[in-house]
Amino acid sequence: MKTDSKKIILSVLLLGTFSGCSLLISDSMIKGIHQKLDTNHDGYIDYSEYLADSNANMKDVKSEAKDRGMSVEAYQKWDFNRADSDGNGKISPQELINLARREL
Ligand SMILES: [Ca+2]
Ligand SMILES: [Ca+2]
Repeated sequence: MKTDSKKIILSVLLLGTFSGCSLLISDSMIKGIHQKLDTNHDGYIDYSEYLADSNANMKDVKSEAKDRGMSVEAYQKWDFNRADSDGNGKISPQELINLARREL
């Protein structure tokens, strides 16, 4: 189901809720998730693509933001930036894999 993969990507990106389970997510699954979020198929998730997914899961995002005492907007920026480890404004499949692995 689409919703399930969104939940997984959200959890990979948000981590707070799902970090223990990232062990169970294989690199190829993460790449598949990355492809789904990369809606213009340029090989990267940019911030607008991230936001499209994040905004579709606003209920979860709000509760994650609240847990961290952040506004939704600040939280989304922070969440995106921690995945974008080289800071070039887009998330590569490898960056997503690295994020999942380092937050174990
Ligand atoms: Ca893209
Ligand atoms: Ca990047």
